[in-house]
Amino acid sequence: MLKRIFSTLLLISVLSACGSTSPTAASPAQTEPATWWNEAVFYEIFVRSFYDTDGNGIGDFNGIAQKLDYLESLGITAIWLMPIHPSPSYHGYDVTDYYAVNPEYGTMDDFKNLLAEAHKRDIRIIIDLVLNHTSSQHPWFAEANSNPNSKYHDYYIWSETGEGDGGWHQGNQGYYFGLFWEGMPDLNYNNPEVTTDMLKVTGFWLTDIGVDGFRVDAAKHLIEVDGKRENTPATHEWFKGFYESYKQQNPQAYTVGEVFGAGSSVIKSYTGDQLDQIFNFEMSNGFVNSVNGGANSGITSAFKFAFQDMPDFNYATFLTNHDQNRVMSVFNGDTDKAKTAATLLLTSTGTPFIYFGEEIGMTGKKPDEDIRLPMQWSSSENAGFTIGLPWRAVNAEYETVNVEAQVENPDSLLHHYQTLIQLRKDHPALLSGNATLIETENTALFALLRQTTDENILIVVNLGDKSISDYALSLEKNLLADGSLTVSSLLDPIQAQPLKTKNGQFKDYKPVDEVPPYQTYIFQIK
Ligand SMILES: [Ca+2]
Ligand SMILES: [Ca+2]
Repeated sequence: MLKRIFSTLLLISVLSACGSTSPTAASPAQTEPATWWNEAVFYEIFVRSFYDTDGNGIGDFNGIAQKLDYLESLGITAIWLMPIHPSPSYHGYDVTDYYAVNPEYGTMDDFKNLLAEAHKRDIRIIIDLVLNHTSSQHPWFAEANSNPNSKYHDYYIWSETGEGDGGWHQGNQGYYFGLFWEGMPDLNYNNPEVTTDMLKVTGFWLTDIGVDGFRVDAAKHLIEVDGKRENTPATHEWFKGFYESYKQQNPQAYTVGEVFGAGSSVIKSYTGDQLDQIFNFEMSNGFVNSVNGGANSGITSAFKFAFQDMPDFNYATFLTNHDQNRVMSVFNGDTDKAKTAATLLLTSTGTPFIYFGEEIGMTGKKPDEDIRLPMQWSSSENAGFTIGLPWRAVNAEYETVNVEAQVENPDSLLHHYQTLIQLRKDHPALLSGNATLIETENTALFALLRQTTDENILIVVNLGDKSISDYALSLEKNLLADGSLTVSSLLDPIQAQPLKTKNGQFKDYKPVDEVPPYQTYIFQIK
């Protein structure tokens, strides 16, 4: 049934695309392979908090456009914008109009200008797509709630009694389902008209406006079946049709799904024919916990799950996002830990996403507003974010923690991010190579071999605050040429011992006698 609905919808969307206006600006490098996201470095932006150009205390599209030079110098190649649509909330995850932009952020022309300016710099932009629910103030819901005979009544999910596992909220007649809260009524995707309407939305943004894809919010919650509210077969089926549809609208379009908590086995169930990538929470927790605990078990087990279920490493990675305490707060302000976690993120497999401000070590703990505070650009008033009154007070740390100060300091976290992003882009083995865990015989030491057919890179990371001399690296798979191989450091000017291999393997190798606390070595092996 679903399949037939989607094939009809596909035809409609292809036909309507023919008559639509051409995109604002061509996406960069249309001739590239259809998997540009595998070589991207993403940057997540909360528009309200990035940069305010008109003094109303709210970040705007023009503000992001003005800061594109900064983002280009950081080295990122793609941006995810958190919701940009009109919404009664400050965060925007309850949308009232999917075809418009939030007037607090600017006009549609401002947005198109941002998109064109980004594309000029070969930076792609994806936007948040909130499929699971609308705002309770969306006109569909207003009509559904006031008139049970309206066609929009069946756009939502209703119960006469509201009994069950929660999530039911009293409407004008009966109860409606809203998993997250009463202001976010869930859409009813068992109604094909809802699917038709939301596919029109994706077509509008991909074809008429020209965005490069979507971050799909709350993907696992789309369709409830018999009280099951996560990852149902109906949800997977729906995304298969969705995939066909948006790839028809734009074959280069990219989607990354938020399946909160997903590890490799769940990611596997969504990728290939439903969404292009899913955020790998297992890997991200591995990065953060391994650095915080000074032990490699977290990241090692995340990699083992990836080898088992996602051996092509086609997933998205991050340290923390807008729903979690900022990683610098998790590390209690320890810059060494922040640098080490960034190293793991930017030398590992998967497409890395950096949360705005992470690159300068902004702190922030829940409530949510405080993990989404204004960007700290300088030590001037309001962190240089606005000349007006910021929508929420900036973090008091801004006088020392800000972009301006870190640009001037070659040892800063910002420079560390810049260096590693550049290194990743310069070395195909880091960008998209295979990965193999290297035995270290010391739990505080993590080592990984990244490889393409032309390049071998060995990453060695001391996760702890103590120097390590008691260690030995071993590889028990035939993955290298035989002989005495040259090992050269790509970052620090240090001398490494040559690597003796036999049957493509090595045993008890020590490139250096001692690895200092939180030190990372990135070696090229030739
Ligand atoms: Ca503004
Ligand atoms: Ca739902």
